Amino acid sequence: MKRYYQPEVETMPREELRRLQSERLVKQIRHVWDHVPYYRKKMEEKGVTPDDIRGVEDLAKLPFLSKADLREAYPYGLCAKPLSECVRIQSTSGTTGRRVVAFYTQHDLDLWEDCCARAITAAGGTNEDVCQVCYGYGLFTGGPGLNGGSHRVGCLTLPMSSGNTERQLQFMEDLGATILCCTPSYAAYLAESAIESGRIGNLKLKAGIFGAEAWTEEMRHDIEEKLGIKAYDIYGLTELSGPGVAFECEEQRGMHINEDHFIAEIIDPVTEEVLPYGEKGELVFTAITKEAFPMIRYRTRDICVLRDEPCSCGRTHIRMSKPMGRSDDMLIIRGVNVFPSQIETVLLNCGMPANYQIVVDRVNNTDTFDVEVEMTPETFSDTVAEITKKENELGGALRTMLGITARVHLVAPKSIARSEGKAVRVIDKRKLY
Ligand code: DLL
Repeated sequence: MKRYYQPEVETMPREELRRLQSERLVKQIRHVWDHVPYYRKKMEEKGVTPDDIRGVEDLAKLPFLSKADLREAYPYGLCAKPLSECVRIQSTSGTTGRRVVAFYTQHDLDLWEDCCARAITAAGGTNEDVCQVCYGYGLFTGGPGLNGGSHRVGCLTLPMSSGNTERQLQFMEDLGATILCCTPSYAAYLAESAIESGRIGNLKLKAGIFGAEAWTEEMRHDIEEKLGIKAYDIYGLTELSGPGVAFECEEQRGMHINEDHFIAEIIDPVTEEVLPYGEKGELVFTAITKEAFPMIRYRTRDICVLRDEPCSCGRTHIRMSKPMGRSDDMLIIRGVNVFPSQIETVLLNCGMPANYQIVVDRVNNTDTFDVEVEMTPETFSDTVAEITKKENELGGALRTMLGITARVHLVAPKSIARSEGKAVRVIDKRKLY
């Protein structure tokens, strides 16, 4: 069985890999300096020029890039290629400030698809496989990324996108899907539905590639057992292309980072000090091959651990642990990134005071998402029918903003508990980390 999609880089000796990274980093820094005034200004402020960057050892001289920079430079300010050379954008949901809009040249798409092809091959995928992709297609990177990777491997690709579980199961059965790509919570839901509908015995699945949200080892075992497959984790973010920044191999112990494209660092999120491998901190990436949307020392806000111990699969690229939390207030609900500030914006736009509480839980492997909103003394006196109407209006506005459905409950004024005078905005009951 083919074990690697690009064996020469996936198993490259580490000294050689570091040389390759250095070469690409030097070139990339020159590229952003020459083409992105925003980066040049940031580098000048830190007193560093491309001449100071001779290799990976000089990485720490460069300034960090954060979501705040993306917001400030929205939409074109960090694009390093003329738009005439860009062929695609992908994006996350959100308000103008929170939305990430990433640009791709054709070359960027090719490399991204290679990364996803590596993940599929590591999960045992070949041109004999039928790969069912039920990540969302469209602006979200999940569908397009895995779709491209699946084509490259030569799998028969089923571009299902998300939702319509009955149809998903029917195709899975009729076309004999062997690889399933979706969020882990949707995989668990599909498994339960397949059991309930009696289809489970007719499925040919052997592997699943699940990511975009946190999932535990318990959840992995549950999905593996129910679907009779091996479940592999995959990590990525829109800013860096999408899925395929890192992926699991057959060892299922951490995700190999595609280090020929992304240099990873772990920092203390408060002091910004670079930490050694093995220590827990915030993951920072430098994309060294991306042309249109380079990302230098980008702070992901994902908390995790990097390990450089050799892996029995033969890949030499270091591994990251599953993300263990975030250093900001972003929640991932049913695979969708949600910031409390987005909910605040919706409430204010709908004429409600922003006294609210988000309650997230995971019931039967599916995220529940409730938003409790305090009424004003005036609205409190409204009839039940009026309150229900307002709840529906808010629910609709939240769906438009976030792309997922929340249950909205209007509650009595001052009924949301305050601690030290400050309302607790998020109650996350899921035990994900
Ligand atoms: O979620 C890309 C993706 C699609 C990854 C499909 C894997 C599969 P964004 O919507 O930009 O991109 O969200 C990125 O999601 O910073 C993490 O916090 C979280 N995340 C992604 N993969 C994992 C994972 C896609 N395997 C944010 N485990 C990241 C835990 C993950 N969290």
